Amino acid sequence: MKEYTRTSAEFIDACRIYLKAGNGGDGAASFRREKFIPFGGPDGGHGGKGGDIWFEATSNVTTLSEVAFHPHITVPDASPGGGNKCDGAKSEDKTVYVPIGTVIKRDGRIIADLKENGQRFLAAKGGRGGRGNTAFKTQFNTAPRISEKGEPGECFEVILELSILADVGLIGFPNAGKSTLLSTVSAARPKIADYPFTTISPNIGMVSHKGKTFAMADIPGLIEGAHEGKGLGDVFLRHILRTKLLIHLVDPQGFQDTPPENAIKIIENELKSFSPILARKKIIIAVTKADLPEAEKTYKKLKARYRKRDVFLISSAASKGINQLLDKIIKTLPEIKQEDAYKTEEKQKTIAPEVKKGLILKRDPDGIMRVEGEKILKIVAMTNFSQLDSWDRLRRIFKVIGLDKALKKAGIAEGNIVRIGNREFEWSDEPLPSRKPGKFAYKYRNREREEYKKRMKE
Ligand SMILES: Nc1nc2c(ncn2[C@@H]2O[C@H](COP(=O)(O)OP(=O)(O)OP(=O)(O)O)[C@@H](O)[C@H]2O)c(=O)[nH]1
Ligand SMILES: [Mg+2]
Repeated sequence: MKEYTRTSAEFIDACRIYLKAGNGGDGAASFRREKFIPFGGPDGGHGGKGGDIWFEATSNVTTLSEVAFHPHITVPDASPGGGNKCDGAKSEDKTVYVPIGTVIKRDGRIIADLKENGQRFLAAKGGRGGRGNTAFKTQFNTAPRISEKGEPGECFEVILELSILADVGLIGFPNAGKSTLLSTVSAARPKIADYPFTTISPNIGMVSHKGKTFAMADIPGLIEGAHEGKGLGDVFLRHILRTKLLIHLVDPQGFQDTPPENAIKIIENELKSFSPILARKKIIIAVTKADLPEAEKTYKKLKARYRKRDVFLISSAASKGINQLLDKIIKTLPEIKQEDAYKTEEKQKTIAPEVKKGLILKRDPDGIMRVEGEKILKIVAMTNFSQLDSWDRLRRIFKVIGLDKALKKAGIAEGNIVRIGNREFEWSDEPLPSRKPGKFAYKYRNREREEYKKRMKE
């Protein structure tokens, strides 16, 4: 679980959260009863719509800590319908505020990438309200005792990952002077000290140079084996995935036993192990601490070794070479086309089409037949089993959508159990009771058949 470790008390850049959108309200089955109005007819109202869960990117928050400490996001259920054609109230939508640059993943797929302030994404849909018995009134059944239950709201788990948006990323061994450079060129004030791993979470600053502005990010230092979790590991590399350009800062004093000229290879290997996107990024080399005597020698060595690349010599303390480096950055940035680090996949793709529309028959480990399919699960969940007529209607639906046929084909026998969602049904081959005798019975069923066939096709 390397990815989801908390990185510091204030800065959390990845978390897992649970979403449960509001259930729709139940529809009502009631009849108009008024003095002097005999046979008042059905007047049951519909249930309200369950609230949705939205994500919104905002510049007001910079970490996911608020969300991570309250990982269960639930929306209350909508109110049920009532008599006298009163529809239930909908429940309020909920918005989760996340920092700009938050990527939302469901089942390992990216479903949203919120890159702009105010960008919103509908993550979990609330259920629709169940219909009251007014909706089931037909020419042939003028007093239906049928009402639907509310549709359940969507319920699933998502992983949020923050990947900050910056144009330029600073990389290098610990203590190389990354934070010092960021603090000299921008208004950011990261912690700076003479020991490795001073920076433990990414910092971002806006740099203005010759009328051009760009964002620069400073991440914790890398060491050899960071991709295996050494030092602070490579988890922070995610934050430079969206940069256009990297500046590799090299300390002329080297880092511990590693001489400065070996730094380039080691760090670039770490980038490669993390992601091919990082391996393809343009990197400018800058030897830091030019005020120290050994800097000149290191600079010459690197310049000779990497002849085709840009090598700079800078000093944040003595303000040397900084302007040349910034000139190079603003000249290079417009030439680079940013690679899309996070490709959003359609949310619908998470559910296979056959599961969505049709019926799938499976056997549970205990040998009992189970029926799966998004639509059929919804129909069962919305059936009010306390009403005999609803129960009859469900049996007709099963027949119309071909469940009866499919079960017979699979070899079901009298008295066998069939599971659908969290309900169990006993199979019987007895014909459905004909509720309306005479020629109307046929017409009546036919109408229903067409209606459900149409709805199943949607
Ligand atoms: N002489 C000199 N010292 C510098 C210069 N830039 C940074 N330093 C010093 O180098 C040390 C480390 O600087 P930081 O900016 O904290 O280094 P860092 O790369 O951010 O280090 P980590 O956050 O630990 O990865 C500090 O003591 C700085 O004062 C420079 O241009 N000249
Ligand atoms: Mg630092």
